[in-house]
This record gives sequence, structure tokens and C-alpha cells, in this order.
Amino acid sequence: MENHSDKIMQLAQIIRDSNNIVFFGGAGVSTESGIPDFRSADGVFNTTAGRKFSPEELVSRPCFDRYPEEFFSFYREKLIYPDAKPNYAHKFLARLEKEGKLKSVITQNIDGLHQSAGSKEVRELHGSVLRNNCVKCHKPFSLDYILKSMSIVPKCDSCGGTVKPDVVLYGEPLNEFTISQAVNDISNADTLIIGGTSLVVYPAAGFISYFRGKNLVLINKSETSYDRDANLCINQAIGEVFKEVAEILGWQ
Ligand code: CNA
Repeated sequence: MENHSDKIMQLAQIIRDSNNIVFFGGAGVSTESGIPDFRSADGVFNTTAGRKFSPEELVSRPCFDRYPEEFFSFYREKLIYPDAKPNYAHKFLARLEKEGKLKSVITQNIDGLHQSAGSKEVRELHGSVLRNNCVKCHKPFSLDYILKSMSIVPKCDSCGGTVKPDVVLYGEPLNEFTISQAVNDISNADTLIIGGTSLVVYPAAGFISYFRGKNLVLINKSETSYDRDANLCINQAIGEVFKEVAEILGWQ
């Protein structure tokens, strides 16, 4: 069995040899920035006892439509982290793109931290808390507008409609253009690095089946059902892994 430093060396070599890397990630990429994921022991889904609805129900479109107060109370408490900063994983991926090695980041995250770290090609499969629109007149609003709104349910200052975060809720379809970009990027990649995702949320997780390249790398704290399909699987915090790889690559 390979030991940890062999795996880190192997990942560094894969990165040296690749010119069309795609990264596919999830909530685990942002836990080192202080944003809890959904499914870890201390994740959002395990710390919401006492509410009338389950977390899956709360982040669903029917809940947004029928029980907006419950939706926004959960959303404000558990899904918005305006003070979070990019961590080493975000920064490493931005550097990989700058070096011309990485084609894009495909993320299930809604926190905008890849862009804050400097990544340009980011496919946000589940949208972003930074964008918000009135459901009636479609006027756009900033996250700040939501945070400063006097009522729990934010209302449009032009027409009074509810302002909805541009976040894909359970029961809503993904944006078709973003899907086609993601599928196209994955289909053409020579290396796919998957990190910080339990790979249980569909259709997003299904996109990785389009990968036809050489190296499938998985970096996740806990095991996933895809571990056996990977050429290289590292069960460790992704920021730490990338820090060790950066040292081998001679990056500051
Ligand atoms: P998930 O199902 O909560 O899985 C997260 C995975 O990451 C788990 O398997 C953890 O073991 C693993 N993990 C946690 N921390 C680390 C770390 N530092 N390094 C490596 N692995 C780690 O989350 P998914 O992304 O798979 O599920 C998709 C949902 C979660 C999407 O709809 C997201 O919108 C949603 N989400 C997003 C955020 C965010 O934007 N930061 C936060 C919480 C949930």
C-alpha cells in the first residue's frame, strides 16, 4: 500500500504532466474557510435539530414558495458566510489556472470563494449567494441587500416581490448553459481532480462520468462510493494536501 508522501509525490507528478486539468468540488473545499459542509458530523444537516422541517426540505423550492420565513431563517443562519475568506485550496486552484494547467473549476458551492481567490473559469452548478433577483420583476440585488433587509423575507424595493437567491434549490433544475460547459470541460480534460464532495447530490455528481482522460484523482476527508474508480485517492483535508503538493512543485 502506498504511503501518504508517495501519494503527494504522485499528485505533484500528475500535475506536472497535465495541461488540461479540471477540478470538480463541493462543500469540503470551503470547510477550511470556516463554512460547514452539509454531510460531515459537524455539518449543517447534523446540527439542525428542533426545526419543523428537515434541512433538505428547508433548502427546497416548495419551502421557498410556501414557507418563505422558514426558508430565509435557515438560509440566513446556515448558508450565508459574508466574512469567509478563500483558503489554501481555493488559492492553489487559482494558481493552477494562472499557470495554464487548469481549464476550469466546476463547483457545487454557492459561496463565491473560488472567484475571490482569483479563479476566472468557474462553473457554479448550484448558483451563488452573491446574486439575487426579484421573483416578479427580476431586478438584481447584492448579498448586502439581503443581509441588510429589515424583514426576514427580503422584498424588492421596486415592486415588493420576494428577492430570491440565485441558488439552485432541491426541486429546481440546474442552469443548462452551466451544465453544458461543465460536461464539455470534463469530457476534454486529461486530469480530473475531485475534492471535498460526498458525491451524493445529483445531477451534479453524475457529470464526472463524462471523464475520458488519464488521471482521476479524489481528495476527500471521508470515503466516497467513487474511491475505487480513482487512480489516486487521498483521504485528507484538501487545503493540507495542496500545500504539500505546492511545496514539491516549488511554489511559494
Ligand atoms: P457534502 O455532501 O456536505 O460533502 C462534503 C464532503 O467534503 C464530505 O464527504 C466531507 O468528508 C468532505 N470534506 C469536508 N471537509 C473537507 C476538507 N477540508 N478536505 C477534503 N474533504 C473535506 O457537500 P457536497 O458539496 O458534496 O454536496 C453538495 C451540496 C452542498 C451543494 O448543493 C452545495 O451547494 C452545498 N453546500 C455548499 C456550501 C458552500 O458553498 N461552501 C456549504 C455547504 C453546503
